[in-house]
Amino acid sequence: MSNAIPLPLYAIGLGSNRRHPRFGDPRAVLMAALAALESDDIEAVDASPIIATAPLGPSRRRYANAVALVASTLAPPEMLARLQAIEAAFGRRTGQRWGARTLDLDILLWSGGVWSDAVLNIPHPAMAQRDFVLGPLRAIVPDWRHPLTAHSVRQLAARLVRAKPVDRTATPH
Ligand code: PH2
Ligand code: MG
Ligand code: MG
Repeated sequence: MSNAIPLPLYAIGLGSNRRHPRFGDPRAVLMAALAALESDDIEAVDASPIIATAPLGPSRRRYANAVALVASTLAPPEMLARLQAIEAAFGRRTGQRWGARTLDLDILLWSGGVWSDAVLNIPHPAMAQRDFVLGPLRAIVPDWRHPLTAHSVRQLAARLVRAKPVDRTATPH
């Protein structure tokens, strides 16, 4: 009997919009971070392509974004602590919210469903509004359903595109 009990899965969002002195540009930072995620108790299952995205928020630098699918028995608080340790090892400084960062690792989805405490909410509360999350997520787990709305990732991505306001000033008359 193999794989009788599947390991819990996490979808992890990766973002960077700052060079790392050793790894290089944000794309290279994400490749190094994908490798750093793998450990004794975190197994890499899949990873999306790395995409370049326009910044949301005050930072003016473009981001590299990706999503990793990992299997792990770590509980959500332990996974969060691990991700924060990796961010720190990549030189992330705490400071301005949404400021330029070398590495941001966010828990997006967990196969255990919903988690909510003072410092961690799963699903990630903003994931359904962010195309730089939904695009890479759809590339690897299009059928994963958001546990609160029951929409699949594919549906969430399609809804976000439809919700975009039409820029009428750009329409030629
Ligand atoms: N992360 C943010 C704020 N803005 N914009 C893009 N394009 N990609 C990100 O990962 C991102 C952002 C806060 O975590
Ligand atoms: Mg983030
Ligand atoms: Mg974060």
